[in-house]
Amino acid sequence: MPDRRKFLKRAGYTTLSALLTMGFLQKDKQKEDHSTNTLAANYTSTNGNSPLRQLAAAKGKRYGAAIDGEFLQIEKDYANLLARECSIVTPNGELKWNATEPQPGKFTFESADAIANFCQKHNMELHGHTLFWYTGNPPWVPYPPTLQMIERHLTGVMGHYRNSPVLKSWDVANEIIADNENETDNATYGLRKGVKPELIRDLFKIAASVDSSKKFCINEFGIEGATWKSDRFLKMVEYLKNSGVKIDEAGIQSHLWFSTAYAFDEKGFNSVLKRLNDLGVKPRISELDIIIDTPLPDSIKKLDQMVADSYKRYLDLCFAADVDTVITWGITDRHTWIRHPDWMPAKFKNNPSMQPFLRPLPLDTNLQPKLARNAIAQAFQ
Ligand code: 9MR
Repeated sequence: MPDRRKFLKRAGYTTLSALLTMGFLQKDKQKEDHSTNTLAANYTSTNGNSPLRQLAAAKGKRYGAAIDGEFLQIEKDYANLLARECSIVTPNGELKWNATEPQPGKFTFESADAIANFCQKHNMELHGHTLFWYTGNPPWVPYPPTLQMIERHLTGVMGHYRNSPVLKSWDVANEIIADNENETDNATYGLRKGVKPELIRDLFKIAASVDSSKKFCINEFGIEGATWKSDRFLKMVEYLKNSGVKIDEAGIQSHLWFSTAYAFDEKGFNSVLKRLNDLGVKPRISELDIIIDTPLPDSIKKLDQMVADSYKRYLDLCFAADVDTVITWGITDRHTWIRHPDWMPAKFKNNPSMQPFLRPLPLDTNLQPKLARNAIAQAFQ
């Protein structure tokens, strides 16, 4: 597999065509240029000192980030930053199946509980990510797992957090939709091979039977536009609603690529948000980060402006559609998965001089705020 495809596969983007269907890579020279450098707004003057969580709360919204328990233990400045900025966090890996039930029926919550305790101390909410995924599983768990395995897993994990004062929501199903029609045996719902809609319905039923006091989410990537994938995703959400299962929110991951070379499918994305709202399944932005694709600008300063403009533009759109929860996938460029050698996009990995241009998050590698942070602040306001 070429390197770029390998990255996409690991990242959950099973093929390059997944990205092509995202609407972000659709090159359409006829369209108006919605590229990142057209706004050129000034984000330097606003709210350097107000925590994002406070700015969000003033509008009845929440800002949060993915949190990594390992760094939380060893980097005090990182821990302080999260406590200051976030009212909600999602564990990067601590609540995945391989972390919570490494052996059949043997549950471990040490690392997830450390995060839950941190949340309690700092008055943050904890989002439970994730109960069902095609990866992040111990080797003995097949995909999809049997109903028996699912029942034991949910009973163990959701049961542990039933009375948690901080854990208020679960990603019940994560990334169940295939990237294109060649990767599904279900044309209607586009589910990953081997997954039946009834299994997902039963998954949600089991979740409700263990603990229906939490919000239940379905979480997906590559649905930020009108595409084959977003269409199947919406059909699946509709199926779940019609089946009468409890499903409260849809996590739109938003691992985004913006570029001056292709357009963002604003209209298509708006229709996804509208459809979810119409179905009574509230959209939330669950894993936001932004890569600027080639052609790259000639300075980091310009790059940061483009990232900030992209954040502002994307969040303006989301807030206009009543999104009230925005979670970035990490908070600083120091820890972003995008800079990790296992996940870095091949285009950047193969070209070290481009790597400094991977600055997808609101704060930089020295934990200093970037324009993107102010753009997020402005969008909340
Ligand atoms: O950022 C996460 C990375 O550190 C993990 O190794 C990887 C596999 O567990 O998962 C990454 O997070 C993914 C998230 O759980 C689901 N959506 C895509 C995220 C980025 O790959």
